[in-house]
Amino acid sequence: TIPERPALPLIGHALDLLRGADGHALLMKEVKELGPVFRLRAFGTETVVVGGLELVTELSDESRFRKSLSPDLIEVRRFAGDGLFTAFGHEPNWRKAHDILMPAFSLGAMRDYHGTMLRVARSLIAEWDRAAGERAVNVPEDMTRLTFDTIGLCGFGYDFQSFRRDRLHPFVDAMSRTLAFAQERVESIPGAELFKRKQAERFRRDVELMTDLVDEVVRRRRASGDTSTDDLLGRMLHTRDTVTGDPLDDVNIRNQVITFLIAGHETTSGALSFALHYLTKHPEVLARAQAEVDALWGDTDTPEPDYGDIGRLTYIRQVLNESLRLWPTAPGFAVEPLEDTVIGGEYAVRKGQTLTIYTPALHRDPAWGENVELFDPERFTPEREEKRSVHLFKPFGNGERACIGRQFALHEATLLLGLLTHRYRLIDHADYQLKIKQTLTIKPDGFTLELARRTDDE
Ligand code: MNH
Repeated sequence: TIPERPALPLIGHALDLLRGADGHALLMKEVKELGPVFRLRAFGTETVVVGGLELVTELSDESRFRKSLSPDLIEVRRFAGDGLFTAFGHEPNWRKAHDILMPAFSLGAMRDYHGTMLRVARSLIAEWDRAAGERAVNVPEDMTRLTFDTIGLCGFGYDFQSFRRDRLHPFVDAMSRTLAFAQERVESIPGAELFKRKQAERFRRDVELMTDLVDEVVRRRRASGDTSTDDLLGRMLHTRDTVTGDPLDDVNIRNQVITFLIAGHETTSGALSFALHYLTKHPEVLARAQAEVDALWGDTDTPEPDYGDIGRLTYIRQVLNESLRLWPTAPGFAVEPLEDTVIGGEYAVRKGQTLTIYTPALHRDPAWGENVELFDPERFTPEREEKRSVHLFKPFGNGERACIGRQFALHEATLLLGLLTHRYRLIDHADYQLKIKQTLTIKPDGFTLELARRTDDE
């Protein structure tokens, strides 16, 4: 049988504990002490948590396992419906939308997005130039401004103008609350929502705000008469599915737009924030990153990175990967067996049972070597990557349900980290101690930096 702690009366294993400040430390400790697989119960729900290389390798076999919608994702379906992220694999709209949207995420497509990504990066830099030497910047908030505006413009031709706002765009606030609410509902005692009428009402209004905005984005495109732009929205409105001959229906398009506005910015924003945190805490790593960008762009005040430069920023990419190893910002994904089966040669699992792959633990498997807690971008040199099992690193999930936006996120994040390390000294004015905030995805909570232009050195 699968190991588990004796359940506490009434509350089961307090899952809410796991979401708190020390939740991740606790989960990783459980993986270490109970083994790479254990059962976790909380109120009505139960999940099996998997954290070790061998089991993850087995669970990555798509002839035996497929994506499972964890209770969290079932809650998210209340506002993202059958959008790509929350669609069941057997829903016809998953394959249809996947086929229609895949070309928008090819490497070639990144060429088309590059200029827009650069433009948004420059609006962040304009803001940071004003802050340099004057005031601290809130890193996760500014990364969210950047990634939200980038997906808005690249995906939908819509400018959220986040850098012209004192506060984040209302969509982002509404989204954060609905994600937190979805997470809370899973964790609370069944029926507790009866006592949370206010939150339920807030939730309804937040969902309305998000759908209204999405409808406005779609309405504007339709009204423009533009049928040739082949961004995400253009493809959804005008491409017919090759199998059925039909385009996506309006309800599905709305679900996809909500899905991409959320999935397209939240995790990338977290990944950039963690990377900046580690760069700040590791001056020797920052120095190497700066050497890389200096070699490429010299000491020019306004570098003009072209598409090809992003592939040349190999060390920056290693920094990003190593950040995603320690803190994969979507900290896990779930699969289920297609049939009753045995995993790890000894644990019986049922068809359809949710098995959660907890990537922060996988990414600290002993197969990574010693000092798995140490931030070390050397782990991602091509030589070492070649020697390592592909199943040790899964920040983007697995198989056909893996992240469709991976290249998009990596291109955007590498470009920005390149530009920031080229331009600024990162000053850890508050001696920031990493604190994780989780609303389904994770971010470094309350991380601020002071900046100085590198040209003002010496
Ligand atoms: Mn993304 C699926 C992580 C950036 C759009 N993403 C996934 C999954 C993970 C993930 C993990 C698989 C979830 C599961 O199996 O249940 N995603 C990330 C991370 C980043 C990221 C860590 C940034 C770093 N994702 C992006 C971006 C976009 C995007 C950027 C869009 C532009 N992701 C998606 C979509 C899916 C997905 C859509 C669902 C794909 C599918 O199931 O067909």
